[in-house]
Amino acid sequence: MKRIVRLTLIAVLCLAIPLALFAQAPFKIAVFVPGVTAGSPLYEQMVSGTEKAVKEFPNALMKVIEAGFNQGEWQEKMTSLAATGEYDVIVTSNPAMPFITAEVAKSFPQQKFLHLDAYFAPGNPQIYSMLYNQVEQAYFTGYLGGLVTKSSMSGANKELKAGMVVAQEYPALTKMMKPGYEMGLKAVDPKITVDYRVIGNWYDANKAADLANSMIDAGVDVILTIAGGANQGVIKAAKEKGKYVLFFDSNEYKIAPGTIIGCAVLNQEKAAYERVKMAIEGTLPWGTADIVSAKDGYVDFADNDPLYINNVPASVRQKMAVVVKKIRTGALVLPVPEL
Ligand code: RBF
Repeated sequence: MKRIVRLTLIAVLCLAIPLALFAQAPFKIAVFVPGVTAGSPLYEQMVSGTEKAVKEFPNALMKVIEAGFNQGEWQEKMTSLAATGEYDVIVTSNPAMPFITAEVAKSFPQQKFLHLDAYFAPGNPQIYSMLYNQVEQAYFTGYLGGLVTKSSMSGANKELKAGMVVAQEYPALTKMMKPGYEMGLKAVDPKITVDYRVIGNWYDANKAADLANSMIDAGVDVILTIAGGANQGVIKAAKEKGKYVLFFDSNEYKIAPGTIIGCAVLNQEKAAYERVKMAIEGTLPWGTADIVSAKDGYVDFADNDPLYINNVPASVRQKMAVVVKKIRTGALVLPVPEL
């Protein structure tokens, strides 16, 4: 008799638990990509990290909305998305987005916005933001760039000139990335100069290649590129002329082994996974802002990839390892400025 009761109980639970899960109202997430996903390292990571979190919850659903490169249309597109009232959370990424969502939030007080790669001052219960220490990220590339331009690597010349190609100027770039890169270069040798060029958009690989070629012709042998889809132009130019590229945000040595000789990464996939999971579980601290650094595991230099180890001389890697360790452990502090 006891056995029958126990079996019945198990049978009821087996039915009830999945039913209860499916009966839960769906938790809907919209991922708003301000640009296009393909070719933009941080957007790719935002989408994959969100997907990973959503897969863990049977009641969670996600939709990706690409807003395209016309930045003038983003606010209208974000407004339309919030106006549907369909999504529990809108996830987005890039430092300009809080300016847009803070406005949209006023008209839709139920809508929550989860920002990656952005800072929004704490206090608005509709908004969470997470900013990376990109001074550290850029310092990694600057230090390696300095070692490379001074090295006897086949593509390095006698001139102490490093390059930086960017898509567009914005506070995170001019206050964190550019100074971080310059600090890293100057820490190797204060005589190193930076040839800095702005493309004007995130997609024009031909213009990026033209800029890179003219820099290389002027004596630059290593270039940091922060330009989304336009990065491809810088890589192409450097590859054709036997020069070097420093890559930002994702580990992408495989795109051009031996040309891309350093990747300073952000673990945005992990950030998206963790934060979206918390949002679904109801534990994300809305109204707060996190600032994370290498010590927290979100900013790093990809030094354990065979394509780094095999293409960069040991003498360079050894010097780089000292600085990487200092930043990872927090022994070298590179503060985030006010943006
Ligand atoms: N990064 C990309 O990879 N692709 C983009 O289309 C892109 N668009 C951006 C638009 C704006 C207005 C801003 C402020 C940043 C954009 N970013 C883009 C840059 C990205 O957020 C980040 O700053 C860089 O990738 C460096 O980590």
